[in-house]
Amino acid sequence: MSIPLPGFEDVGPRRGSDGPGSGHGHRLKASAGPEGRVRRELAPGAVHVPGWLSPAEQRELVTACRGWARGPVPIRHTRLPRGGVMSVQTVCIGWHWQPYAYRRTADDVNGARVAEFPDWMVALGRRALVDAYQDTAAGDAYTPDTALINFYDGEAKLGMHQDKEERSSAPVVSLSIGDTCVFRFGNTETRTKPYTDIELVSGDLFVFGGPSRFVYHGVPKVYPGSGDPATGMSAGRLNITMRVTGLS
Ligand SMILES: O=C(O)CCC(=O)C(=O)O
Repeated sequence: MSIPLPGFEDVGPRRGSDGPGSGHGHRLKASAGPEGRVRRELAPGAVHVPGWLSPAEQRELVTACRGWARGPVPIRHTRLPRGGVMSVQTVCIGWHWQPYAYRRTADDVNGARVAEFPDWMVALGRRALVDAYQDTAAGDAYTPDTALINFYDGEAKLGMHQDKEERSSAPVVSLSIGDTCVFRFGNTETRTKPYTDIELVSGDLFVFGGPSRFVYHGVPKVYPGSGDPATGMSAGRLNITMRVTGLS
């Protein structure tokens, strides 16, 4: 089955620059440019690590996600209980997230069991924690067992929400590939201000744990055409969030 996702079709690696295109200078920026983009703690437990994934890792992740987007549970726009449909398209591995619970089977899609969460992804999540928190022990106890893989076309947005269906307060590890977006990182009390807008660029890592684990966050904007097709994404943005469900 082909994937009905412009930009997420199998274009394969291309020759080109190793770095993603950088963004738009009208917001609170995480960086001044590729050379000035540095690890930054936005709030206790919330760390942005620009350019964390190598170009090769981004391509490998795009290939893996493309496979998961095909099945066993195809990527889809999630339907919300009140009838809304999310503009973001999502596929899950390990556990299937359906508003507002995790299940092994995708009962709101095709009833199939979701793909296994691979060991290499656990290792990637552990390495992300070590690098974000600059603590070699940080990854030891971290065993993510689910990932939500979101695809944003140029129009897609994600409203302010908390990741709170997990029965664990282990950190969320977020990886971005493709087009740059505005990522809105708020507070634990309300969907509204105060919040900080940063740009997440292809290859960036963002970790939120500890006191920031249940912060409201969202994606109000994607910049179409800002990504580098060398990642394997000819258009759009891919985001992977690894989590620990606390379920067995
Ligand atoms: O796309 C992003 O950067 C955030 C994704 C997210 O918040 C989620 O999947 O819950």
